[in-house]
Amino acid sequence: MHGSGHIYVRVSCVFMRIARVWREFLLSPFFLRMVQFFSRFFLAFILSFSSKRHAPKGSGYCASVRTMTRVRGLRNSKILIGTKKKSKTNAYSLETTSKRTLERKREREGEKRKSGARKGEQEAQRERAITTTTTVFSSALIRPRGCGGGGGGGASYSSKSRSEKTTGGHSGRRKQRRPRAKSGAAEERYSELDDAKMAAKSLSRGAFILFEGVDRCGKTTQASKLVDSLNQSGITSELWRYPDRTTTIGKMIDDYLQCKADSDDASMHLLFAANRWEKKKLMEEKLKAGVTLVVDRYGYSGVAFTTAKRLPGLDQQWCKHSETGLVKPDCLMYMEISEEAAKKRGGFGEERYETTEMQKNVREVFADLREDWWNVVDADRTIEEVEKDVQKIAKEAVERCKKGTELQHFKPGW
Ligand code: NYM
Ligand code: MG
Repeated sequence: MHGSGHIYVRVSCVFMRIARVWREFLLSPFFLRMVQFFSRFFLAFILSFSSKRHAPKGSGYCASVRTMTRVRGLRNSKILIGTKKKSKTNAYSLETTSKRTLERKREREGEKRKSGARKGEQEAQRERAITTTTTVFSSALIRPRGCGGGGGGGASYSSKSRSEKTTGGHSGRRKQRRPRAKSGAAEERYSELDDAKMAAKSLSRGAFILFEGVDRCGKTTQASKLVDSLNQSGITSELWRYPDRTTTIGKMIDDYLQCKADSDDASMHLLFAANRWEKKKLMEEKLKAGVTLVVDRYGYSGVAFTTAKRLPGLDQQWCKHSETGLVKPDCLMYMEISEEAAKKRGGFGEERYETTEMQKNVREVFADLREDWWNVVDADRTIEEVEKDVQKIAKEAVERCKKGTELQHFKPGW
């Protein structure tokens, strides 16, 4: 009995000690703060689920609900409980002391305001565009002439001269700007037709007219006659010849043709091509600037003369390769002359390739190269007869390019 009584005493002593520690813990300020914290947190948590509709905008209630809703999502948001405020509507407000949270909130609100303003601007722009289009289409599609001062630029914006009148002549800056559409002011309107015309105008350029054929076919005569007549009729044009013997490469070619120097056939072919490549940029610039180029021989001669040598490896495909990427002519006039007519025009000169055998082969290769879009001109006739045809074909090409077409280039394999 004595033993069991001793055990009871010891157990009760342990319990007493535990109860004392527990009491101390419950009465400790730490525990009280914990209780305070969790009860407020719990209250706010419940409030965050309740409808916001019942609280007026801007009230502490809404703020606290929003804060708590965010708190649920924010792991490191620090909340200090103890500031229980009563708002006008008796709603509870919880204040977060987390500066970062407040800053983020302000940032987000600022961004919202900014994007709202941007949206407003875009909306206004869209509305302006719609108004412009509607007014343009409801009014005459073609701007009334006469108000812009007339002149040669009928298809272009006549607003230039108008703006000069109104602004006192800042034409340099004004030129790049598109005229602003103002409903009610017919002079200030522009139409889509004008846009289309402007786009076409930007592609407007000079024509690349090419003459090809065997030696003594009369292409040099016709090319220079054509340039003269085009220039006389106000079409700026230049006569180009290949090979261009004035360049360094051209001088090497000249030596070769005049049999002053000998060289490998493949490298000569590439030199002829290089002579074209070295002028490609200038050619594009001239054409884009509206200059019509009348060219005496080009890549077709390059392919025809090298292939005509009938050398292994130097076939048509190989010869075409070095021309790929060069500007393609807009109009090709192949001067077709019979062997008899060519013979009547006098013997060949001293230059390389000027042999009956070579010319026969060249003629065959040209026949092989011929495409549907080529203009085959009967060169057996008199100069005047040929000239008539040549001018008609050339003027059509000039008109086509003036209206606006993109520059073409030789594609791989052509
Ligand atoms: N020739 C011309 C070529 O062999 N390859 C070329 O690429 C070119 C453009 O030059 N007989 C040849 C053909 C002619 C020679 O031409 C000189 P022209 O048009 O006779 O001056
Ligand atoms: Mg010649």
